[in-house]
Amino acid sequence: MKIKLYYGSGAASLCVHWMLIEMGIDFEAVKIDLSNNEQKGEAYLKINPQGKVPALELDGNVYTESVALVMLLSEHSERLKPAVGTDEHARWTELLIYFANSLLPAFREWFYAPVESGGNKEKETFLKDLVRPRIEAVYDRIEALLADGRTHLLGNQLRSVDFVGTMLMRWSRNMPKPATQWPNINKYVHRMRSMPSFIEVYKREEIKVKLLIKLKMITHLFHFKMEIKKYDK
Ligand SMILES: N[C@@H](CCC(=O)N[C@@H](CS)C(=O)NCC(=O)O)C(=O)O
Repeated sequence: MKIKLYYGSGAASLCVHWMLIEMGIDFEAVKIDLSNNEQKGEAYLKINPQGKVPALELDGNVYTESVALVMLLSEHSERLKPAVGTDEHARWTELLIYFANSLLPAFREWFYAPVESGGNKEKETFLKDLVRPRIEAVYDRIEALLADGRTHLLGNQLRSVDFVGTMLMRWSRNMPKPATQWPNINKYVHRMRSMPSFIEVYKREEIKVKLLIKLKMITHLFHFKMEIKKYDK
């Protein structure tokens, strides 16, 4: 199967890109520069007339909608998708549809509030105040789901819904109350972010790691070198 992913750095395409890397299959990734509005350019509109990322080309056919693409790719992974007919499969479908119906549109409203309000700060605040409780209500539900100590959203095994969930937690990082302020979500997100495929997708999408994390890494490295020196003596 010939696979081509059109993605924007850190955009809704991240969960698909990450999943493709985790699956370890061959695919081509084409970056669409959202900061330059390339998604609305003539060339990309021929691929996806909606002018949005992600778009996934499978053997010449183009499909869109991040959650649908994750579901589609899941058909090719026994590891990342629960067996059909099981309770876990029903929960997997339920959670993916829930994310698609709740957080995805809510975040769009949050991020596009400055544009929708036409530069009117009061209107922007009004729009954001409307949508913020809807986003936080989803985190309450996910926090409760993780309260039984499970390592992943559906239990103790990584499933494709985890790529969508983690991506949607990440989008709240600059909100007044980021998802990581929910204790169970915080542990979960750290677990997901330590995956080699996550580190790889960040590298490929050239997403800048926060200065704090960089500083932590430098400090660790420094201590590590000190340890080696001590050991050498
Ligand atoms: N429901 C779609 C949303 C896609 C979407 O809104 N993508 C954003 C990036 S996160 C985009 O391409 N925005 C560019 C634009 O609207 O011009 C999905 O989940 O794939």
